[in-house]
Amino acid sequence: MANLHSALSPKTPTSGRKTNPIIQRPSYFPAKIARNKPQGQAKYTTASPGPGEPTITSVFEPVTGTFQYIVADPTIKTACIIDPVLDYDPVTQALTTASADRLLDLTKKNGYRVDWILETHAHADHLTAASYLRSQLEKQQGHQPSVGIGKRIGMVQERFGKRYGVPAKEYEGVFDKLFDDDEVFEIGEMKGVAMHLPGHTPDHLGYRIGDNVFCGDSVFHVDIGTARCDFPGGSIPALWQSAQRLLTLPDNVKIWTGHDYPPDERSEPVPWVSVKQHKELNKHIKKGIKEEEFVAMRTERDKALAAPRLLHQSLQFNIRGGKLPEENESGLRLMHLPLKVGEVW
Ligand SMILES: N[C@@H](CCC(=O)N[C@@H](CS)C(=O)NCC(=O)O)C(=O)O
Ligand SMILES: [Fe+2]
Repeated sequence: MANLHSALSPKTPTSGRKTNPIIQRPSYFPAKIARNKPQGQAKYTTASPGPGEPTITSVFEPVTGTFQYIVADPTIKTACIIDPVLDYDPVTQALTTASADRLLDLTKKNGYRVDWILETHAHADHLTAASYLRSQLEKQQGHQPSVGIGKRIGMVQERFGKRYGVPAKEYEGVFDKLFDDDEVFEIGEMKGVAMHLPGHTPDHLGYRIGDNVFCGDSVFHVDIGTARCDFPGGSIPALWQSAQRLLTLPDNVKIWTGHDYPPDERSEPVPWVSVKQHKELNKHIKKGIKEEEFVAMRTERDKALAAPRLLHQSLQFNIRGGKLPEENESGLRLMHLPLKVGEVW
């Protein structure tokens, strides 16, 4: 935990990257992807739905290892988009929209009407395209989708708003819908259920739609296990409980993950794993692993992880729901970056 907390602390200097050989090339970073280099277009696959099930298009954004989803009713073609990414280059500060435009193209090509843009949490590793997509979709389909997130986002906004000096007026009211725990909502004729799955962050939600849960950053692929819990408000025991909640779902339910960081032995990112497979194979939560072991394992892992590359920019941007910082008197839109200063200062 020390790493991330020091990266977020205004006082403590940190190198951000440790010299520990385990994390010199962190295993969570896609093995064949170099930092800061866009890797061409996102890949997508569409799963054909069973009866009564949604059509799911998973679109992998390789620079941040994020899975974005388009979930649609195959008959009446209403849809939601989950966790869309805005491209951002921390060297030039350029915000670009190739990944989000790909989602727009897919919705257009399939004739979907997007009613919702759903965030599983305020991401700390990439910028959200929610606000951009809401305005583009309004133009594309003549109707504005609602941006939804968990009801506890207010405390996350306040915490990071204060830390980064984001004026409250830039984050208040930026989300259209704050979901209550277990709230049921409609995506056309489909039902979605907002499941509170805390641990990675306190506000974190999963969305159940048919026999699918879009679990964001709670459980990852079986060879990675689970998400880190060292963000402020994160909790390893809470993540354990959230994982147990997912494992009590029927065996056939598909758990669609928020990220994948394929290790060297695996060439492709994998969007979903069934509940049954998690119970048999997930290295952190499979049958036989006890809570104490999980807590010990997760604690060790979190200590070894460096802060996400886009931590500060992501948090400042995402508590605004993906809206741009307002222009200052010089016409500039600014974000704050804490300096890392050593003892010499
Ligand atoms: N290398 C990534 C790190 C991303 C990261 O920390 N991912 C979080 C989810 S937002 C996580 O849970 N990682 C778990 C792990 O790496 O084991 C970056 O710099 O952005
Ligand atoms: Fe995350």
